[in-house]
Amino acid sequence: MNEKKNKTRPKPSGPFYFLLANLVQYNEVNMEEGEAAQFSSSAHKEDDDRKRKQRDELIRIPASLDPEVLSQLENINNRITKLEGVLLLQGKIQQVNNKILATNGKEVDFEASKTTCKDVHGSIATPMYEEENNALLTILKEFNRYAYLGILEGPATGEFHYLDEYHYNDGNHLNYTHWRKNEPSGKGKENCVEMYTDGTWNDKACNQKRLTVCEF
Ligand code: MMA
Ligand code: CA
Repeated sequence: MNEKKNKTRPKPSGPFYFLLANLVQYNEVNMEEGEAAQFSSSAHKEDDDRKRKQRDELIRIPASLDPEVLSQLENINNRITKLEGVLLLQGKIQQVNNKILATNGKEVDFEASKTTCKDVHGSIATPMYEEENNALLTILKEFNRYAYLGILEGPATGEFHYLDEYHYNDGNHLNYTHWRKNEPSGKGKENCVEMYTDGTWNDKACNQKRLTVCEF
């Protein structure tokens, strides 16, 4: 239980490790550049020495080896894993690849769904692989509702692209599709895409009320 007493630490890995290591390194640089002026202008020598010592300590220890950072990272990871376990157990989330899918159970039009997801730092569910389509389908079946996807028609009629503009490159559009037979059928009049409760897709007007499902 007590990680500090444990001499062998786990190999640092994962996004949190990189995030924190980079933050610490960033702070080191800031200390070097930003506090130099403070040292020379301060009237208190002891204060200067203390700050200089603090700075030197920070610079000496590579962020990647700081045991305190590693132990805190491990702690954060453990706590997140526990929370994920609780949410999975209660059926509140679907986990697929590196995505988490979740709904608030509410039905609103496309723009409102998009905004809701953005407000909580997610985006409207956008299946890019069959497994992701199936994970979303699980939620739709549970609620017996259709959902809009993070996909819009354009630039040309009958062409569809991800909301994320990065993917909006001419000629190369969706990574994966699961259109129902004879869809898309809207001929430019149905600019959104909904998923039915069998997992197939339909192009659809954007003003319908659909279940909001976000991905994180
Ligand atoms: C509706 C509408 C369309 C869909 C057809 C399929 C009549 O229009 O949902 O988007 O393509 O049904 O029959
Ligand atoms: Ca249609």
